[in-house]
Amino acid sequence: MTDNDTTPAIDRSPLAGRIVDTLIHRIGKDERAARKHDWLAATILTLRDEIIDKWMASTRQAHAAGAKRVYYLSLEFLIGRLLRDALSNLGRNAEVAEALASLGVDLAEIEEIEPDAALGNGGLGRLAACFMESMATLELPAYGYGIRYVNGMFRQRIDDGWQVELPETWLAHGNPWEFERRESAYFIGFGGEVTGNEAGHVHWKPAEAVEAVAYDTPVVGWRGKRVNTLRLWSARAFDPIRLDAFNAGDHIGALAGQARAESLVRVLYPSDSSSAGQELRLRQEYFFSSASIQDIVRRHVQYFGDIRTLPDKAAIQLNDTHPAVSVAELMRLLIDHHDLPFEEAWEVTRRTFGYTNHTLLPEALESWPLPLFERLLPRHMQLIYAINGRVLREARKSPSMGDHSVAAISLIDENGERRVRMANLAFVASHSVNGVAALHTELMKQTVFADLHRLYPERINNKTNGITPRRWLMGCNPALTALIRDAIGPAFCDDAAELRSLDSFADDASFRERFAEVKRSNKVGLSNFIRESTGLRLDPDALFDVQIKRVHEYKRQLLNIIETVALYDQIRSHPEKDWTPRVKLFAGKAASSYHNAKMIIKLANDVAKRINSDPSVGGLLKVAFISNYNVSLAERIIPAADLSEQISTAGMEASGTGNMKFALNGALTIGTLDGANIEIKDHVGDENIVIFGLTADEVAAKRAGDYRPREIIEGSRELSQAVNAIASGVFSPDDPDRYRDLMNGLYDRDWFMVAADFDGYAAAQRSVDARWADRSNWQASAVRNVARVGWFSSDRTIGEYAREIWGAM
Ligand code: TH1
Repeated sequence: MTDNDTTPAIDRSPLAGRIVDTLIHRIGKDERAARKHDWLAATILTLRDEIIDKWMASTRQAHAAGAKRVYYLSLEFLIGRLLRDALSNLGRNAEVAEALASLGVDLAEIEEIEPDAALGNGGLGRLAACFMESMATLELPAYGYGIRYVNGMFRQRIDDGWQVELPETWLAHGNPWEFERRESAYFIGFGGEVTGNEAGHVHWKPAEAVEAVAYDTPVVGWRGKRVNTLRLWSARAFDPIRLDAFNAGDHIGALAGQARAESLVRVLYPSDSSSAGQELRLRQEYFFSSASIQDIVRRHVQYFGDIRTLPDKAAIQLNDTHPAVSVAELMRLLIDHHDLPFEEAWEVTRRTFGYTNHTLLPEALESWPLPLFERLLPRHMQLIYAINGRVLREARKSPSMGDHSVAAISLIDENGERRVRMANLAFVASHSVNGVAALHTELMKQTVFADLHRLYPERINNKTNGITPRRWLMGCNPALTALIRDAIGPAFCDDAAELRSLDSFADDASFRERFAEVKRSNKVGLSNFIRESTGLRLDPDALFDVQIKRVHEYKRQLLNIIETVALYDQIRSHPEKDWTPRVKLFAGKAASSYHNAKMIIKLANDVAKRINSDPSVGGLLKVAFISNYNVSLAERIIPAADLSEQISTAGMEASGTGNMKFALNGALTIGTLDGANIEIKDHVGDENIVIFGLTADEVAAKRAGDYRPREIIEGSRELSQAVNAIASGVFSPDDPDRYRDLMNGLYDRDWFMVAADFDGYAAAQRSVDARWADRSNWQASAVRNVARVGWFSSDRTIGEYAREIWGAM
């Protein structure tokens, strides 16, 4: 302690005392020397001590009940910050804030410096995080399994309008949430040879091996009812240093094994909705799958003795195909280590696994060159051949399966260089295969999985995505939450469907007024943040029109930007008209190797620069690209949005989940009939959403027919003016040809149908202007959005998984 500590100890609550005790004895600082990060760590560790008791109780209770456990395998968990979530789920917010205040520490300030755990790219990883929270909330005994990446999602800096990727070091100050479990370590082999003896016993002798070590993070459910485990694997060399080599003077070579092991968990592949396709990625996938499956099998045998009862006590869900090699790993353990005959092992495997598909984009369907797969995982390759033989024999028995269908079902793609198809492997090895929104599930049946669907017609089912209302309403929008509670009471906090009672308040003028005040104050908050970080001043009374998500051509940020340019033209040509003041907000990252996506980011920045400095559009139009989009930024932006842009080419966005977050926070959606937008429309009603554009069927028909984008562009005055302006360098005077190729891509091919949907989109935007003019009507629609999207809670989604796939409720 410091020599003249002035804070009188008697005024301190026991909680404040515990925080100080933690600070001193576990961080090793006294109150004087402590910095914000120390207070943050001390607060988390104190809270964690309390969580541990609940955590252990949860484990004991599942064990005593002999309960079925759910295992969610995902290469991505996009968690964000944990402190605020944990405090709120434990109902300890006020108490901890008070305790810290008595120590002169501002809780909000230390919450703000907690780094985002960004172990994911976008929607798929964020869905996994929402699911973890909902599984704990629904009191399901569940484990998430993933990789503890040292560098998660890169940090994005915008330099002169260009995206620059920097490593993010979320572990720089340590991670007070996690527990290293040295005792939970597994041998993971790669390469080598497979030998068999006469008795049919197979032996795989890997050429190299690393050790997987578990790190556990507690996941607290709503009201702290249950605490589940997120188990992330790190890698360690068995021989961290080869002393002989070191002593012989080879100081670098002596550490090569450790460096090689660490490279496995070093980085998250930063590609979203596309496949990474590198040997290291396959190694990551196998490393994490093998560790997780070994852990699951060990736990089962320890608790229940007989591995053949695994499907009764464990449900393993594959989050897309990234963990699909788990199927072959379980088969290997069952056959080679537990001596099950192939057929029995196959039965156990299929009854245990479920597979969720998240995209039909061809570039995202994982497949591995067969020689690579065989070299890295020779035993698994044998098993995949055996599985394939069994499946293809079954297919041949069905009279409706011709050669074409059999080739489509095969786990091996024989067109050109032979490849292992991970989606087919996941499909045949699972008793359930689900899509993530109704349209997407139908398209799965009609396109990529058409033949597999004919062979196994019961297997494909739909589970429309959801979001946790704890983070995406109560956490990020406390003012709206308080307003709702005042109006309808607290029942919605335990069941988001209860938000329905808010519906009638849409007709209550005084409620709408208060609702509008909350939105405005959120917009003021965001404007302040943007002013501080970029210098740009925004008018909080303008319409905040927001598109934040990964930058990808199918998501069509380009459509939005081109429309922005067209609007800019219109405002300049007709300054006398009654334009709606708008702020166009963009944020999002592009995969580092995705050229067009990076050009789109640069274009958004170039357009922003030009428009924001043009006095002729004055207060009517402002454009901002906010850098380094992540979960915490989303939590700040979404509560301040009036309009949510969900404008993907129909048939290409499997679901989307940002769309749900915006609607829950009272933004209206402008969107295509794609993914979950369709179901959002069904819930909020046609009058409370703005829909435009081609349907998925129309897109498919146009692609199959002769789509001529050049004619469409030339036939639309607004569109051709905007495209020409961009192509000719109006927004890039320093490099007039910068956008020539990007714009030529629209004239020549336009795979994402920007031209076909432009006029519809522009007209929809003008209808938004008209709605905005009738402000009370707009607010009524916004209230109805909040009231009617409770169904999109991930509690509902997880309930469906638990009952219909996992048999765990
Ligand atoms: C996304 C989908 O694009 C999105 O529509 C959906 O809402 C979300 O998953 C959750 O279901 C996907 N992200 C990825 C990332 C990778 C590969 C495929 C997909 S699909 C790396």
